Amino acid sequence: MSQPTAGSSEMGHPGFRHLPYRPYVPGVGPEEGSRRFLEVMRQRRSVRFFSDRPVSEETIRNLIAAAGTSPSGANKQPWRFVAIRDAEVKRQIRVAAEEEEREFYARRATPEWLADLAPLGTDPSKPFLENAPWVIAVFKLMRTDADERGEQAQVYYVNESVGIATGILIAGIHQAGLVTLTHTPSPMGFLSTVLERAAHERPFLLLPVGYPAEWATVPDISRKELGQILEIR
Ligand code: IYR
Repeated sequence: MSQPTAGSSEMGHPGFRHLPYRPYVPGVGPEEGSRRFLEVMRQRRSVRFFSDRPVSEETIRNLIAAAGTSPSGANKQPWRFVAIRDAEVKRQIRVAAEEEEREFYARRATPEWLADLAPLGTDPSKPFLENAPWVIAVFKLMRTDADERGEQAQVYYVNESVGIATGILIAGIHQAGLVTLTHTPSPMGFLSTVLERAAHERPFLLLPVGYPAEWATVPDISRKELGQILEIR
């Protein structure tokens, strides 16, 4: 490819600095690199049963920092991660989540929804919110954090941005040899109260993180065939 001409749109908006991109070179070609990644990701499962074996704060910091590399609308990085190890806070979250979940399973869920969940074996009981050594609460920012003058600005594509960051986080948890599951108690307003969040922070989902219990099982489910999810044109 030829170099873009100075001042062209390919160089970015004039006055905004661009730097040379330093490519990531995995040392194997893209076929091998993608095959290895697929092999790793195929082994990821949502696990609901955790060991009490501790996970270091350093691990959590690395994982959240990795999630923070996510692309986001206009690079606004509209996310906040609250990593909870305090047993009492985890207990409060469990109690509140189970209250909502009892309502969900008894009344809010449609019969079709309950039938769809049956193979997963989920129910209103959420012991993993207390058993996992860490619970990461992911929040989306509906406005930016205040700047020095106390002003907040607009954010863009918040669900996409936080969803992508969460995907990277889940992949990182797996890469670290740990397990998680996405728990989305609905409604999640209690998380704002329990975790004392500011008004512009809205709960997105919960990720308990830890080692799997030795006796952990997972539902016998399968992924779609590639032909069902990919169309090449
Ligand atoms: N939030 C409930 C229900 C639930 C919903 C879906 I969609 C799942 O894939 C799993 C569970 C719960 O966490 O139990």
